[in-house]
Amino acid sequence: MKPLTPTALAFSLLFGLPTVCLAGSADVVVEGAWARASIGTSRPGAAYMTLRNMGNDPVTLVGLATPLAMMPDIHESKTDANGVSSMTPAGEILIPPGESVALEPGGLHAMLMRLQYKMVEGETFPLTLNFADGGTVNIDVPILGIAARGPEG
Ligand SMILES: [Cu+2]
Repeated sequence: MKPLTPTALAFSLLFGLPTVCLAGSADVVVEGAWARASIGTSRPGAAYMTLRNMGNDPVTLVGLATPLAMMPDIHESKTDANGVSSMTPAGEILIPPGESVALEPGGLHAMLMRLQYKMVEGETFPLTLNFADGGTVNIDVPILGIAARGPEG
């Protein structure tokens, strides 16, 4: 890499180096994906997993797609000082190089709104993770029991 002139350095600090940010989704590994069975289709489902960035570049999860739900989105649950929990769209999720982000009950989760069919224990459904570099990661999410708390439970 050739040395940057002070002007070029200031420019790159100001606007970032796009070549550094536009890669990396191929290095994302998804571990421990699971979801709970649903009673029907009237209430949204949720899926959980750990996303690990094994690469040298930051990656940003920007969205989800699945034939199971017409409106999948990344949500974050929070509990306030009064013990009232609520959830909001989490927006984009940045995963720094070498780090992981957990989607788990009570925190970040893949919200599966407008279910197109019932989530049946023992089955799986396909989920596509879309990243800011245009890359995708496709996984099959195992559906556990209706009271499951995780892949081991
Ligand atoms: Cu949610």
